[in-house]
Amino acid sequence: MNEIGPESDGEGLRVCVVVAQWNEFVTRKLLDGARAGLRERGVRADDVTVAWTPGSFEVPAAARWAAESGRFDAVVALGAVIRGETGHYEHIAAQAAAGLMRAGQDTGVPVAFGVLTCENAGQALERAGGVHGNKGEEAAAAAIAMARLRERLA
Ligand code: RBF
Repeated sequence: MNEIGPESDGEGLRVCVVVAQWNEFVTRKLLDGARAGLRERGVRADDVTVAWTPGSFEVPAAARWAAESGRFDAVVALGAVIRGETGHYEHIAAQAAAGLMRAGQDTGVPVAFGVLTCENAGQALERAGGVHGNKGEEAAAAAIAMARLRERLA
């Protein structure tokens, strides 16, 4: 039997982190977590590009541009969708997830999903370096694992 991964050595990988500015008090913490996760796994700071979008709705387009550019081995997508008072929540959260899945599948470049969808700011902060860990860091680990798996399986 052959078994591959999950691998965690990021040395030499070039990674684009796409991060939404909306709810920046959360997404900055996700970005900090992603940066730390990449660094701890050997990705060089010079090999990390951070691209800010206005909101999570725009994250899939930027992720696709990065994936299509040929300049990156993986993309980490970060955002925070918080329910608030309007029905926009479902649309933005669902479209971000679907768009990121499509960007990864259409390009073949791993796109890691680090977009929080939460009822309130407290829940979001719990997942951005609080009691539930940092989903930015987890997305960074997933990006590296998938970039290595692609190398092995492609
Ligand atoms: N962007 C987010 O990343 N998180 C949100 O919780 C969020 N809530 C929004 C709520 C409304 C009513 C609108 C109109 C936009 C919201 N956005 C949010 C911004 C959205 O992702 C996008 O940047 C803008 O709609 C401009 O295209």
